[in-house]
Amino acid sequence: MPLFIVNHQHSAETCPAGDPARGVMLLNHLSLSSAARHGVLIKGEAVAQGSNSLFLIVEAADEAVLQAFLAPLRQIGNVEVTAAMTCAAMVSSGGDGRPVDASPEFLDPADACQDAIEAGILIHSVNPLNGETSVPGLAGGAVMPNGRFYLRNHFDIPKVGSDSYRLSIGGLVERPLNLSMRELHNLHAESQVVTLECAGNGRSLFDPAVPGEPWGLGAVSTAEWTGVRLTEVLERAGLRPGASELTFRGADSGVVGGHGTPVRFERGLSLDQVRETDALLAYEMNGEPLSRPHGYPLRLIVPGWYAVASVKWLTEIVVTDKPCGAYYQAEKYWYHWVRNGQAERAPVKLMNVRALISSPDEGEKLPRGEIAIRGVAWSGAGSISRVDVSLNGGPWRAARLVGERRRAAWQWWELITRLEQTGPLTVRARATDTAGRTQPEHAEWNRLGYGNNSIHSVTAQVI
Ligand SMILES: Nc1nc2c(c(=O)[nH]1)N[C@H]1C(S)=C(S)[C@@H](COP(=O)(O)O)O[C@H]1N2
Ligand SMILES: [Mo]
Repeated sequence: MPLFIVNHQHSAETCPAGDPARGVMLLNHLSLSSAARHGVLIKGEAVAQGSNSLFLIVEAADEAVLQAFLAPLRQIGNVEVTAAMTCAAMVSSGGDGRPVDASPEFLDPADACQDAIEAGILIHSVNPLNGETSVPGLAGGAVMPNGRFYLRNHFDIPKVGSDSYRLSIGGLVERPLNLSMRELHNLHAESQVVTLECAGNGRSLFDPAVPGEPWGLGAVSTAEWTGVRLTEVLERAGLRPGASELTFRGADSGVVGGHGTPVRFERGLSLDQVRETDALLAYEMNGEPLSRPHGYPLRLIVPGWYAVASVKWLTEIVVTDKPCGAYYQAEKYWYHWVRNGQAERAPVKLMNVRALISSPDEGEKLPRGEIAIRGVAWSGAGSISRVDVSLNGGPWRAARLVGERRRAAWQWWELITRLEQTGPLTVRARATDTAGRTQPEHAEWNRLGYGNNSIHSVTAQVI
């Protein structure tokens, strides 16, 4: 809805506040519920001290609706209405204040960004919408509220219709399929709690700096995903001889460096990888239909893999005998190292083992006495077997693992300890997984900044 700023001024003599009955009448008229009855949503209100001047920030279908609501104010003074926009809309317009074309095919970037800001997401870019969650906000429940789940998009967020939607499965199959959402819902439903982490999480901590989204540590979140096992759908389609690879195609596309024509967001997996990971075609996130930014109406979830594999707005699966050669498979999401003077590379696959400290927060003031140090830990290669914590460079102490152990979801951990001395307290946490992997002091630098699982360190103050 359009946004407006209202400025109402009156003289000291006509000020209704001095007259209890009129003052109260106006208060009631300007209340949220009364405004809503007039079709006006009040987002904020304040009276400037000492100037008989009232400001309102409101939403209304159009200015006429708003003017009708403001009639009582016009009787006692002056009313000025200015068309306005949110800061998110201003930033998404590139600063010229002209709203971005609200195309019916894409989510309005300013609205999507505003929702993310209101949920507490730290925005990295508006269009495409990228934002991370706060590390202290990771802890709380087994999963996270959907609104606080980090957002990573390469292109505009497509508005895929649910009635017209079909998932097509073609290529080397016996029976090409075109499944509606209703048909997918009629198949056996499975739920899995799965942690998604962007391969670039922690990128901004690499030194020297690398290009790409400057993620802090909050490009990771956990949800319970519900949908249909990918293998079940593949069995229905029936694989033809030679079938060994799959390409997953998202509905989104855009222009990328070095390519003249727009590319689709596409990723591949081998059939073995699909079976090993128990990949899911998910339509629900924490019991709610997927939101548009997270892939409505259907996304792939590949447990254990960096989240680039979990293609959103999935519309097509193509079965082939050759690995997927798409841009985001072949040109991006590779580790590029220089080892002993030799260039080496490897594709980004499983998430590295990693622990994050959610409490205390960086710079937090802690009273002396007993405290709980808490956080989460996860790995793509297995479940977490231990988390060790070191205080002020002291010996590693085993933290307690809390809650269920799940294969591809993060594990909570905590260490209860006593703080006797005041001053800085540096907490470090290091996870080890059941595959025997643990975290390096400093993750190996790579050109595109993927897989940074350096040991997390937080410094608080004991007072
Ligand atoms: N279709 C499509 N799928 C996608 C992406 C995308 O840009 N388009 N981004 C990928 C990347 S890099 C990540 S980290 C995750 C982010 O998922 P989220 O936004 O639900 O957190 O989606 C993956 N799937
Ligand atoms: Mo990502």
